[in-house]
Amino acid sequence: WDEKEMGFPCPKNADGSLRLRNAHLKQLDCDVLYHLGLDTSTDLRAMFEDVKFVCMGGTKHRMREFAIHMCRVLGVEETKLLNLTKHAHRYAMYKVGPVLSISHGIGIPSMSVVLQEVLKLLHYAGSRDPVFFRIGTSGGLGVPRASARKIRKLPSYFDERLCKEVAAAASGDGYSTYIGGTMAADDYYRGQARLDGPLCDYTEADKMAFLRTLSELGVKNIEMEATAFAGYTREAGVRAADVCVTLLDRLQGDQGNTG
Ligand code: R2B
Ligand code: URA
Repeated sequence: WDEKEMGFPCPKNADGSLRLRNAHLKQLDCDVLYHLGLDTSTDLRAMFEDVKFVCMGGTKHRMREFAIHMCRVLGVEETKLLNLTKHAHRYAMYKVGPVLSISHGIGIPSMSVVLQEVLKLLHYAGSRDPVFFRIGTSGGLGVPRASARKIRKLPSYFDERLCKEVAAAASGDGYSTYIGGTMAADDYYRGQARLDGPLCDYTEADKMAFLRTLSELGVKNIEMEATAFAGYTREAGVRAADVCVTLLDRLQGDQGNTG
């Protein structure tokens, strides 16, 4: 894939490594990736050059479980699993072969801090053509709860081809997959038109009208990170997709996402 295919300037070196459009970085003797607990005095290339897939999701526990799953898939010993960012105490990051599994916490500020440090990490490591996924949870619109694995793209932001590749790879075994738009909110309650927050100055009819308008616009998914995740990965020239498990159908209610 190249600039023509992506439709925007692609800041990559000829070998596919990330160039990053920030000349100030070159002036740093040592760049501290503060929230990852790593810096460029370490041989990041030795540790991360072979990274091909970056998978990010909300909780530390879930991303550890995903890393264990990747160990089984790739035949890597689970005992070798280390939280590579444990010194910073903020997030969790596991490496299994070419796959990084990283937690990002809740919401755009938390996600974008770790995403930007991971982009720098892979830039310094010289990783070539890495692909980024957010594998998270969401409330669906007209999408049933639970075993539905939801695959979404933000048109013109996320990478359309990658989205289709992921959808084609879904086994469909016990769940359905959907491709659609996402609304990323900065709040879980009022910001997502819930009626069960501590404060509510709108009616159920207002809520349903809002959700139906979203649905008519092609939105299938409501979560809290997609816009920044798509924006930053696009600007850095990496292919990215947002792959969500729908916890509940918001057209049916506001709770029920405890599973
Ligand atoms: C989905 O679930 C979290 C909120 O419960 C948030 O990170 C998101 O996008
Ligand atoms: N995450 C959200 O942001 N909203 C939901 O409804 C479920 C998960």
